[in-house]
Amino acid sequence: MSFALPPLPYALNALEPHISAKTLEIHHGKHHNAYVVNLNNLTKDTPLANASLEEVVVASAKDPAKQGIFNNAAQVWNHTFYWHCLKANGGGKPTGALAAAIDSAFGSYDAFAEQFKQAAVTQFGSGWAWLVAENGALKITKTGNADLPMAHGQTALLTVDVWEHAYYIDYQNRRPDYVQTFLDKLVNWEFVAANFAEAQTKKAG
Ligand code: MN3
Repeated sequence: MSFALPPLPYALNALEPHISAKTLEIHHGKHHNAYVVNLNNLTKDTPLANASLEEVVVASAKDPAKQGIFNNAAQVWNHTFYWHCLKANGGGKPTGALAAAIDSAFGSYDAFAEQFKQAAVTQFGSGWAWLVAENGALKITKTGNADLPMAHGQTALLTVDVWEHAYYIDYQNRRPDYVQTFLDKLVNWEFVAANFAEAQTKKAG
């Protein structure tokens, strides 16, 4: 058994003009793939080689001796999750139960968007901004480098990658423009709603 690079859920040019095929080619084919290759090398011939990706993330999260394994496993998970957070003709406001939950937690979609953008823009250096569910409540968080909600008892609902490799070809240093475009044109709210519904089920169960 080894960990595999999942294919992108759309064509390389599907997110143009907002995220270029060149960015996706390098981000998925080089960066995401490198995390998979590193993870396989680091877990080869260890008990973790046959664990699920989530099991590897959780097992390595609190173990300083497994920092390298955690970094690569979490980055494999984060990127696979991030690809599904994006779609062509996405973005704008969510609908249904998720929209109601966002209104309830943040006051309005606009207030949510402002806080999410603030988290993404103020993450110093490499990392991620998230919408998460924690004990049934929606929250906006940010994490550095490979860190992720799973390591903090939270369920990820939505993320944006704010490592420079995610936006530098298309936006150079303009991270706020990338995040605004992510919110306005790219968010796959159906995926987020499915994650939200699953988190509600888990909470109820
Ligand atoms: Mn990335």
